[in-house]
Amino acid sequence: FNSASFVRYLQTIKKERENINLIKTFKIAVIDDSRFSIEIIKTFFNTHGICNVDYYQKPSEFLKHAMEYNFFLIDLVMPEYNGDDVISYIREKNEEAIIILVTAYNNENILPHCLSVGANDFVLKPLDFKMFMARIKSCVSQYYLKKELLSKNEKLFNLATKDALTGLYNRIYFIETCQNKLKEINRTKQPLSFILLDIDHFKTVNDRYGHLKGDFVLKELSCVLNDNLRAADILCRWGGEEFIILLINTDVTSATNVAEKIRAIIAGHYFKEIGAITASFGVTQYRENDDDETIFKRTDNSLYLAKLTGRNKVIS
Ligand code: GH3
Ligand code: MG
Ligand code: MG
Ligand code: MG
Repeated sequence: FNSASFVRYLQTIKKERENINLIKTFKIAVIDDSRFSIEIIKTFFNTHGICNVDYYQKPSEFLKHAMEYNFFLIDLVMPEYNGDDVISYIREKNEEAIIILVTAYNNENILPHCLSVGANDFVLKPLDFKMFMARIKSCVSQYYLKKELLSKNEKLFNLATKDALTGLYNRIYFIETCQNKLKEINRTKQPLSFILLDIDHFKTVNDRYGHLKGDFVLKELSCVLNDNLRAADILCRWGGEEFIILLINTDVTSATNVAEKIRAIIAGHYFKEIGAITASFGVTQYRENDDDETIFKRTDNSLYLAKLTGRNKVIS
């Protein structure tokens, strides 16, 4: 070794240890009817110090415990069940699991079939340990890559669609959802209603208690609204101290009742360190040929009327 190649050598060892540690994070099940194959696979894992593995010679016995694992090595030809049945069974219940087919049966139809029913990869018997390890590592790294991508995707989705202060959906998401719903109800002809609400004299709350307390009121109000809506209703922070609700399969009469109920709940709620606040409401139902802007305009007009005629009320 010179020093550079020694460093490279150490890095390889470190990387190898990291890879093995990643494999150790799984619960691995080996299903193979041949005692001999199981012994070979056992030797393979033992030489790498990987002990998080259970071995099943009977598929029926394995199926009782299938959901305890997230990594599967499955023999193709077994007496009670075939490997491809076991693969589909697992894949149906676990989208993320790693499934590797281990088979001596190198058939041009069956391998593509196993991949299509959910195997991530296959290895051929007799096992070449180096190749076996390479396939396992590649599946493990893809597993973690996918997990990371999904979690980043979720974060991006939340950033793009949610309001940072309240965690409610933002205006962009709401408009998009609304446009989709409008297309849908042209087919289903179900009624669709909207409630727009605006806190009364919120400026006074900020002036009297400070902007930070004002923020707390907005958060608390979001919880009150969430707690009092159906799961299918879509609640959004429309802007500043305005919130909008899309009510699926609801006509204007029911939506007005909902708004009235929420109005009373808000007026009767004690907001921490602030006390009571009220809000005004505009309600409207979708009419044929409405586009989203027409609906928002009409809801806003009703809200404006509620403000004009005394606040803490619902106008539809
Ligand atoms: P009205 O009854 O006519 O609705 O009176 P208002 O004072 O609520 O209405 P106005 O539109 O005059 O003022 C809205 C206030 O909401 C002013 C603004 O400071 C406050 N506001 C908007 N967004 C936020 C926010 O994110 N946090 C806090 N603390 N205040 C906000
Ligand atoms: Mg077999
Ligand atoms: Mg306002
Ligand atoms: Mg207001």
